[in-house]
Amino acid sequence: MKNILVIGCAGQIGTELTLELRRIYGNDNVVATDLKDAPEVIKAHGHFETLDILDREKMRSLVQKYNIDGIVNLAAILSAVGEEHPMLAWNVNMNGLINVLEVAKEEKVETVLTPSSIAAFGPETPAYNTPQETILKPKTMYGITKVAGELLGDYYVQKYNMDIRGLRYPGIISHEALPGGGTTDYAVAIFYDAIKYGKYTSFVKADTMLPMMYMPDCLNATIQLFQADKKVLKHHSDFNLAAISFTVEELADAIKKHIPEFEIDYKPDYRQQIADTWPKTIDDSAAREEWGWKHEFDLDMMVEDMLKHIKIKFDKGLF
Ligand code: NAD
Ligand code: AKB
Repeated sequence: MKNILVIGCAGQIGTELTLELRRIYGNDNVVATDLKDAPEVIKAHGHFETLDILDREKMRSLVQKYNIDGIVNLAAILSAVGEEHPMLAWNVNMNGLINVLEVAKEEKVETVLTPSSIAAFGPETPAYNTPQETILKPKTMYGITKVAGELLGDYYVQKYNMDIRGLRYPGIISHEALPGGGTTDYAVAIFYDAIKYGKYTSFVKADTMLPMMYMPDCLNATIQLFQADKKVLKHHSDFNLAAISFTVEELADAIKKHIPEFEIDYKPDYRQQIADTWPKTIDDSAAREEWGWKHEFDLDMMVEDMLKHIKIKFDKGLF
């Protein structure tokens, strides 16, 4: 891979993945783009271009200008915002992805990575140890776009012999950029409120369990799949991916080990219904077998590291 285009670089994952890709491939070889402005750290050390994923001709011109041979597509409308604006979610997630795939086909881009999500699953899916091959009947517009996106990716692999890759991320927990409007956002917000107020009101119930992953594991998984030898991949756009699963109560208890006075209460809203349709634990053996995936962070390690970094942000007056 020589030159990579990141679309949606200013979001929760893009902010950190762009920097990690630049560390590996060089600052000048990773072109960061987003509809909105990007953090200074991204703009200061490499190319940044404003790009609406719905603007296919501008995307094509950037691919040509920077001689792009890899695209990482992170632009999306997530589950909670997607339920408030279903047509926006359809437009950005589907028509945006079609633009990426068509530009990649016509400009002969070598590899495209475009993530899916546990939102691809639904209430009919087995909730525990969710298999790689299973029922995909999501109830959110976001989930519908993720299933269709997986199918489209695999279609371009079969029909055009392209190299399209994707993983079904669990909820991602991180301290650098805030999450962009998903159902799993409580697992980040809880840390900020624990440090700032010593209490948190959760928008899902205490016993809600979802699959989650700490950002360093997410970065490793993404880059490992991006770099995997195409010949070893039996799956393409839909790898199950897992690290840790816990209930909100278990997360609160892990935080209390560091902040004993921390309190939590529960006021479930519409996001509870979304969470109730998603699995609790995931079987990611295909990812482990095909490209050697292995997570590092368990619940306690993640909580300790999150609290450390968010405390630093708080002490600097950053929130
Ligand atoms: P995010 O919402 O934090 O960031 C998305 C970025 O896309 C934002 O910077 C936004 O400005 C940009 N964007 C929105 N509309 C755009 C448009 N029209 N053109 C260009 N850019 C646009 O999302 P994220 O959490 O970083 O997610 C990245 C990818 O990972 C998405 O495909 C998402 O579905 C997937 N994913 C994320 C999680 C998670 O927990 N963060 C979990 C599962 C899957
Ligand atoms: C969301 O909650 O929408 C995302 C996801 C799991 O896809 N974090």
